[in-house]
Amino acid sequence: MVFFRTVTALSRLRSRVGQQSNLANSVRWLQMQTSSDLVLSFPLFLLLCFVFFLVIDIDSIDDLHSHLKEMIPEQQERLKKVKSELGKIQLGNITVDMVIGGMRGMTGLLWETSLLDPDEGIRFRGLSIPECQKLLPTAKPDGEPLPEGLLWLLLTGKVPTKEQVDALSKELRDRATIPDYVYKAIDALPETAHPMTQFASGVMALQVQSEFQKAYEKGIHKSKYWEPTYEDSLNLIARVPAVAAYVFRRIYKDGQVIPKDDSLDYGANFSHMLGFDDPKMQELMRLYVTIHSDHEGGNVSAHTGHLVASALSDPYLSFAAALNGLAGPLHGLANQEVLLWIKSVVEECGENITKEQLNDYVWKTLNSGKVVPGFGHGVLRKTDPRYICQREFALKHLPDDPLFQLVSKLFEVVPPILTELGKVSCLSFFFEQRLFLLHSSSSPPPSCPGYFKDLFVKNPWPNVDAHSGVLLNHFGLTEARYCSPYSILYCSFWCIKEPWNLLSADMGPSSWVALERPKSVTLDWIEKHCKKAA
Ligand code: CMX
Repeated sequence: MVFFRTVTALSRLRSRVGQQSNLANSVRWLQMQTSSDLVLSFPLFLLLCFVFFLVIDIDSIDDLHSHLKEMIPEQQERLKKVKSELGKIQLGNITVDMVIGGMRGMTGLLWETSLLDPDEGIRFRGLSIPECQKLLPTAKPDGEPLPEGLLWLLLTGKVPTKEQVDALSKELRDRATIPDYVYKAIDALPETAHPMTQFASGVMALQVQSEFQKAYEKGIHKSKYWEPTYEDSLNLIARVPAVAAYVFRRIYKDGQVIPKDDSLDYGANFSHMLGFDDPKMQELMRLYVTIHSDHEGGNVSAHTGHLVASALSDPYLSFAAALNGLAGPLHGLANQEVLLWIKSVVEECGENITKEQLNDYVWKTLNSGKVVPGFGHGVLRKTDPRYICQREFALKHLPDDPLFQLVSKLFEVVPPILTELGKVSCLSFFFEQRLFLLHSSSSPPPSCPGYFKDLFVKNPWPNVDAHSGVLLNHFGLTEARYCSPYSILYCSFWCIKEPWNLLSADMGPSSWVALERPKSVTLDWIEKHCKKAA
């Protein structure tokens, strides 16, 4: 057994020599030895192999775990240095607006994996989406990035090789076994339960296997927390697509489970388990997973997961909490809302809707006191680059799709309307509304003509959710009733972003993420404080 493991390990080592420069010198000698010399002195070869087996942890050579093992102490030191040298430097002022207004613009979180620029959009470890599309390994030439590559990038800050990504794909497939009780926990819910409820229940059932919980109960030293957290995070990432696919197939496809295909990568396998084997759908899924993986730390779901993890709750618990935040219509569920809204437009006005009709429909939505789903953002102030790359995908693969064309028209119609809202004076608003009534048979505007006067939409441009539903719809994932699977798809990919933050949260004495406990105040306190300050 030892012999076979050693021979396998040696051949793995030899194949990795080219990729791992720091190991190259130490292994070169062994490479030479594994040639004809060793045939001559087989017992010596065996002895060497045995010694090698004993001193080298084979699994820690070029995999994600070994990279993190190297990185984490360095990052701990870096954090300590920042704390001691820069700890007292101010990062901004807190205003009453920020406290009342959902902490917008208040810098209050450390989030290593991505940074969101209001104008440029997201950068994953410094790389924009187009840069990721160019640099990350793909399944085929000029294809979309493999999400496993983004996972590697998020966790290590380095662009992986194709070999590293393929090995990670395999590792995730090997980890993707779902215990039966997870299906049973989901089955205990009525099929009519919202898919997010079913999904979060499945994730909670997965928690039974938490390595962190087991290790904690055994009294693991805090400096070692990151190891079981790593195991939980990778297991969670590996298993979540199968759970999401099960929920989808339970609700829409009579519960017929499609097992994973061990020849497929993460994104393609997810598409396969959902029941879609069109290579273009697999490409879409790779892109979809990649762009939904991380969006800074302050959004509702990311922040929720982070907050829960800061109490040292394991990755399953943190992820399940985040899912519940993501299930809200102003966040992940907007994905579903957009498709439902677009379908309602088509139902009412047909596919060949004119811009004028669309204009009326947008006003009708606003007048009924609803938001236009897929537009606006808490941080972004320009069109979301995640929208743009999906648009490029559509232009390449489905330019004639009627719903895509409708999405394109919305891009022209909605932003001017949202931009104008706050600028409309009472008088012009009044005329605007009369005009609206002349044009439209829809419900009348709200009684207060000043309603929109104070409404300043800070970002009138489309966000990621404005586009995703119609792409999936094109490839046959059309189910869009209230319990649409889109939000599940979105959530499944969310878990990719969390490991770094959880790993770093659990780095031991010099904790990366301290227990969150911001100060809250009452309105009375604010009034008194401001009076004193004036
Ligand atoms: N349609 C109508 N009104 C909108 C709007 C839209 N698309 N976007 C913003 N507004 C309104 C807000 O509701 C707010 O009104 P009130 O003052 O009455 O509360 C006002 O404009 C100012 O909002 P803001 O500062 O520009 O934006 P917020 O940071 O408060 O909200 C967001 C951001 C995303 C919740 C909001 O733009 C929205 O509701 N968009 C539609 C839903 C959506 O697409 N969500 C997905 C976002 C992506 C994600 O996080 O997943």
